[in-house]
Amino acid sequence: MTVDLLLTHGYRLFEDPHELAVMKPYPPLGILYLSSHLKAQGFGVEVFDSTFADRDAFERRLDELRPPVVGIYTNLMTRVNVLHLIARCKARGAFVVLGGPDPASHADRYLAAGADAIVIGEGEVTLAELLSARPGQGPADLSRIVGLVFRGPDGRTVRTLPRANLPDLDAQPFPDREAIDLDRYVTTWREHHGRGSVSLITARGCPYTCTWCSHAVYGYTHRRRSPENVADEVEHIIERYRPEMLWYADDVFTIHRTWLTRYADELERRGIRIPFETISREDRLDEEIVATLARMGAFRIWVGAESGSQRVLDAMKRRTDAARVPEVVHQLQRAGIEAGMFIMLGFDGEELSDLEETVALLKRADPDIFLTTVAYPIEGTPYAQQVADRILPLVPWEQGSDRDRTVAGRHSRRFYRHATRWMVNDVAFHRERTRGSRNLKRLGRTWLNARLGRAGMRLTAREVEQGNPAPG
Ligand code: B12
Ligand code: SF4
Repeated sequence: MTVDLLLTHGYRLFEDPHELAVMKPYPPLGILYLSSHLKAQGFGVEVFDSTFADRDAFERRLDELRPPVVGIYTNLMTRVNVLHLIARCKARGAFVVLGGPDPASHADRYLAAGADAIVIGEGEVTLAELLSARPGQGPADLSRIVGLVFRGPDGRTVRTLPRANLPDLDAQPFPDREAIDLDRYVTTWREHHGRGSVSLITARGCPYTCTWCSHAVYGYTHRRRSPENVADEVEHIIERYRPEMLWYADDVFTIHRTWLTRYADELERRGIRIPFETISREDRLDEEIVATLARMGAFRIWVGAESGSQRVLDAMKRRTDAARVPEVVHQLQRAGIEAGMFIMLGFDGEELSDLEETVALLKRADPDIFLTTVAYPIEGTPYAQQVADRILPLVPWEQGSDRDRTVAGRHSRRFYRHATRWMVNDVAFHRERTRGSRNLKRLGRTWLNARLGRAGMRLTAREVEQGNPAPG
């Protein structure tokens, strides 16, 4: 079959020290959805999965296939690699189209770097129309295709009208996992964590308004698949890949109470109960939902708690109640489900007292695990707009990502390193003590690290991010 399109994503696990320590890889589902949709329409599609590949493997595949069009999924983490791939593809005369959240918010930059077109929003129908226009095989009229950004003949950026979302997600084929070596992911999980895992999504888009979160692809819309359709996919995954667990990669898995109950019933009816992990929010968890999650086999639920300070949560437009988080965490733990918490430090306007409230919240909630991030302004988000005149790029745009940006006037990165050290160790020390631990080494280490972190915070309290807020 002739290849009309080569899809790839540019993420390489072996170059990501963080992921090498964690070893919990998943493939990007977006391009697998595109592949199955386009194949069903009769297009010749290949997927080059870069996750386990070395630097030169993509070029070798490019030379073998010589595709007229290359489509690249791009998020903020993969920007540098994708820029490199664009150049390689252009050197071979391919038409390069980008999709995913990062190019949607940095369209001009990616076009200047050589991309021919950027798809905004869902890619299925837009890509099908683009391929039908046969770019890469002569001049194509892109102006009739909605959901695109490209350079017109005069060199100016053209943005066509927005593309409507797919009306019925059940009508979409399942992601084309056969196009990649999914078994390698499952085996990697099994080798490092004792059980193999496969990811899937039950919905697209999140209607919540957390100001630091990117809505570049789905806006504030939300669409769900039917419980039966998702259960069919789960049945297929279990039969084909035999994983020991699933990861529902939804934004907020428990967002719809009735749907969740119907889905749990459907799984039960089919005799499926497989351990899984997923993400939720305080306001989308209660005794009944937790019982449903436990019935389905949940072993860990992540709660996006973010801050212990209601003032900060309100500033984030998070629409959650900090005071209720411990209750929710304890409900999960009573149901035999591990509770994880996400915490964000350094949001605009956060004071020392807010950080103290977060530490106090963590002590009260006592989750099984928590992960911290220092806020960074993702382009296109309300948070990035709010601090736009204070954004400091730490590296030139093409050498990093939106994570390599900080905000002038807020505490220094050193301060947040100390604050994180204090937070993690103070909470760990509290945990050991309240559990009556006699592990003196651990007690001593966490106590000392908490003190050192706090001392570091005092020493760096007056250090603020400084620099020229000009775009990188
Ligand atoms: C699952 C997930 C993860 C997982 C797994 C990633 C993976 N390999 O799948 C994990 C936990 C590892 C993860 C980590 C991170 N993530 Co993440 N993640 C997600 C999440 C929740 C779902 C992704 C997904 O499967 N979506 C479903 C598919 C169907 O949608 P899609 O990918 O957008 O694809 C559609 C369109 O974008 C388009 N499209 C996609 N590719 C292409 C390609 C072409 C050529 C075209 C034309 C169109 C097109 O068509 C697709 C189908 O309609 C998204 C949020 C979201 N809802 O999308 C965040 C999201 C992608 N993650 C995000 C971030 C910030 C991160 C981290 C940087 C977080 C961190 N602090 O470490 C890391 C980076 C990791 C990395 N290595 O890249 C941001 C990215 C923002 C940005 N501007 O780039 C998002 C959007 C969350 C958010 N709302 O802010 N993530
Ligand atoms: S952080 Fe989570 S709940 Fe908030 S808008 Fe983003 S996906 Fe939705």
